Amino acid sequence: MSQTINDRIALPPKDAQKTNMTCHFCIVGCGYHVYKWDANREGGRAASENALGVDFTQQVPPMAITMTRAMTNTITDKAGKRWNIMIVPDKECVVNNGLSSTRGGKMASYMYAHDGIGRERLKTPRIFKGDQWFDTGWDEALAIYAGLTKKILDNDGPSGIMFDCFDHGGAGGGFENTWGTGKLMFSAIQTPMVRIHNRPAYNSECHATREMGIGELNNSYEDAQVADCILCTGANPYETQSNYFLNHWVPNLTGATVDKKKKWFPGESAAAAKLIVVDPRRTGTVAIAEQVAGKDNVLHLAINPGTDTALFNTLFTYVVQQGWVDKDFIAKHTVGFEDAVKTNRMSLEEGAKITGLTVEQIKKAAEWAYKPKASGHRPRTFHPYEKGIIWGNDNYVIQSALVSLVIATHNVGRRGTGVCRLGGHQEGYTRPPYPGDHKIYIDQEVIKGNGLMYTLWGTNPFQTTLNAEQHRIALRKRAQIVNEAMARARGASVSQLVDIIYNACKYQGGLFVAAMNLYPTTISDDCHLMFPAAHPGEMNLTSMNGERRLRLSEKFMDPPGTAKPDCLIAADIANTLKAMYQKEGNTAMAKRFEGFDWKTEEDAFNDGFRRAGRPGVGPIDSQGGDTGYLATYALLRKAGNNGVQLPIKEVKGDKLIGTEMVYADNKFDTKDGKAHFKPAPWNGLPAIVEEQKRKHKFWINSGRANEVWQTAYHDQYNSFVRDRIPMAFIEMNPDDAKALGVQGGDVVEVYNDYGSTYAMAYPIKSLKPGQTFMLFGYIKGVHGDVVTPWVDRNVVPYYKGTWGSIRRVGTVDEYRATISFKDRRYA
Ligand SMILES: Nc1nc2c(c(=O)[nH]1)N[C@H]1C(S)=C(S)[C@@H](COP(=O)(O)OP(=O)(O)OC[C@H]3O[C@@H](n4cnc5c(=O)[nH]c(N)nc54)[C@H](O)[C@@H]3O)O[C@H]1N2
Ligand SMILES: Nc1nc2c(c(=O)[nH]1)N[C@H]1C(S)=C(S)[C@@H](COP(=O)(O)OP(=O)(O)OC[C@H]3O[C@@H](n4cnc5c(=O)[nH]c(N)nc54)[C@H](O)[C@@H]3O)O[C@H]1N2
Ligand code: SF4
Ligand SMILES: [Mo]
Repeated sequence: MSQTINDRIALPPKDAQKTNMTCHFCIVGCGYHVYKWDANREGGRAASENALGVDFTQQVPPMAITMTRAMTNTITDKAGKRWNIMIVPDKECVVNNGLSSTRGGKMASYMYAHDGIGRERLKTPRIFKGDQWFDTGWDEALAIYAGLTKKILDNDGPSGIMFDCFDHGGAGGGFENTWGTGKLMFSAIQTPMVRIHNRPAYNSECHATREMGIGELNNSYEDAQVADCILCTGANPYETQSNYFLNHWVPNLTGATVDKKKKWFPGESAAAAKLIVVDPRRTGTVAIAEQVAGKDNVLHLAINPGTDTALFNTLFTYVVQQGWVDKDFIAKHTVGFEDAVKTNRMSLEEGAKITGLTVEQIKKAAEWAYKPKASGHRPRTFHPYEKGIIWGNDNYVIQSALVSLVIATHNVGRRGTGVCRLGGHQEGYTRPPYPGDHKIYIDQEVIKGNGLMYTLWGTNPFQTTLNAEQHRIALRKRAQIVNEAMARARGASVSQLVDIIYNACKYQGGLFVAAMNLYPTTISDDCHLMFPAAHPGEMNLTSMNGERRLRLSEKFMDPPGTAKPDCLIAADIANTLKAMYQKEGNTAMAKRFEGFDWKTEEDAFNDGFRRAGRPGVGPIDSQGGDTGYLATYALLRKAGNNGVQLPIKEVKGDKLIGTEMVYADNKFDTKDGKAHFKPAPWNGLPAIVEEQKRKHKFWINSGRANEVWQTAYHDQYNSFVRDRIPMAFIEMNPDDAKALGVQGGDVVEVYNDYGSTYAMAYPIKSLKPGQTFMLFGYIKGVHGDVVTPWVDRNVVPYYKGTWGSIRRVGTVDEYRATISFKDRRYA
């Protein structure tokens, strides 16, 4: 009898297979264990009879173990054998200490089972013919993909071949897959026409801070436990980096880590940390912090949207005036202080006027974060930030302003400090150098009709890009030209089909679109060829989290059908091209596609992370030489869920020794080794954004909700999420809703000069009048449709900054009847 049971959870027997898994979703990278055992068996309740070692014969104490039905599943292997799996958080993992989240806790449910949530997974390559998708074999799919690539390379050069590709860790990434795709795009095909999964060019989210000599992941999660103050800007970590917030910030906010502080920093006055949150919107983070720390210890600076630079410049000017800066550090280890003091100068009154805060609020923030403590020590203030400023009003200038404030007060390189991205996905970057000499705005290339072939590799720009409506209209029109040509190609051989596609792209303005993905997703509406990819658990995959902690997630099951790890898909493409060039005796071109003779993802890891090194990451470069060489799958397997924090300093026996705090030696990642101040003039809003603000009444903010992961690629099939959020919600002030005649659950149209989209109204008191917050990137209701095409000098978008009008469309009775419109935060 197999255990398809609904009223209880089957326990893993003592001899169940146990492997390590880092959560594949957010940056935090919580450690989990995977148990796998024959579905016909079950462990017993006594502690000695189950692999968890927990005594279930008695009531288990509260919070002793987190285990839910969503953490279990029954899978079938290629031989038809059924296995139970359980994926539970690891208590010994220093990242999460046994905590899960509403996202990571669903991992087991999302692993492929033919009758499970993941049942729609792609199992074979698919081709779109006429008006239908057909399954096809790898040979034919690769012959078409490589054939077209070759034809474009031979006739038009690499610039006809465009990619939108992930560059992160976790699912749709990892060192194996960023290397595999990078090697294909950059050293084999050699195209510069590449953008990254979350922005329209090949660039960084952190140009300014890197130029200032400070890589964006420079402390440990433990530093948040011992900071005196946390000044968090443009981030909502309770919902987006949940267990970092719950396991490392909250204990400091409640005072639970005071003893640790006394031990680490003897002689310094130690107390519970204060939290300052800079966010125009009252978030779940603010509400929960107030609950656990008391309102007196939380300061929410609800600035006017896009005015962060003005706030940081005002704080900077004020702390310089007060003498709360580290003069010795500035003199010895920095350059450019005087210039920054001049350019960034802003009075308290002016800063208050621009940001919409009071002078008192700004002074209070400065006192909490920078005023020397009773013991005479400068406070240890940690400055985390994320998409509220990365996708804010001029990323480059905001980061210049923030990091200038941080180095003036020496809040980097000391324990309990740091100026860090909170992060999105985990990291897993290793690629050959980008072959272009400037940044290319790929979305505009698509819109302008450039490029002949576009590969969406583990991305979904339809739901996530800026100016998304214009982009989708242009792409669809061009894809349709190819559709029609392919539909007319009756009985064509592969090489005839390649010619037909090529001609439609080259002479009729068409664009051939291919995708590597787990699911068909909304991309399949305008795509011609899909390749099925594997995700963690179905392959071995390494990635590092927000404190640079490198781990190996071990393979424990087969991917569905013939799906493959992305690195091996890249290798298949390269090897197909190599064979094609060899066949026609073009040895020079065949050579470019060499070096992909990988049998497994471990070969890709060894080729990329270990042999080629990991360029572009500050901490490692600053140590000279790439210590990534030291990591092997074998050593990482031994290092388990705690892994090792990069850069690796040495290997002692079979133990990898890493780095907890970067820049502790005051040597920064610049040529002269000093931290560089960067002048950050306050420039107001970009003109085209300002224009929308003038014309339209509402600020249309966007971002995330706890229970939804990204574009909902798994979640859309999970009724737990889909029933609650059938379409993107838009939070708005109840009085605004009333004035529009809108009630909770009504569908509204949000529109401006760039596009229009639909959303489900969600009136909430904590939203200020004139402000809204829309779930980003959802399957129905795409916020990007109303985002302007504006980008900063490095082609970084301002997703968070757009204004629009709102119109009531109508009521969906079902939404009203089945969805709760209670405040998502503690009211
Ligand atoms: N308006 C607005 N727009 C935004 C943002 C915002 O805040 N507001 N945020 C931006 C940010 S930070 C991000 S990260 C982007 C997200 O944009 P994307 O990166 O495009 O979105 P994801 O849902 O992460 O999706 C990637 C796709 O990869 C697929 N996938 C998952 N795992 C794998 C795998 O292992 N292999 C392959 N081949 N495919 C896989 C999924 O099915 C999904 O279709 O959106 C950006 N856009
Ligand atoms: N639950 C969940 N967690 C996730 C993800 C997910 O999809 N779901 N995605 C992951 C990814 S890829 C990313 S990049 C991260 C993003 O993590 P976060 O950056 O924490 O999340 P967001 O909700 O995009 O935006 C954060 C905040 O920016 C604020 N904001 C908007 N405009 C401004 C401004 O002008 N100034 C300031 N100071 N703040 C502003 C918004 O009100 C919002 O509360 O989350 C990761 N974690
Ligand atoms: S906090 Fe992030 S990494 Fe941890 S379980 Fe949740 S989604 Fe996964
Ligand atoms: Mo992201």
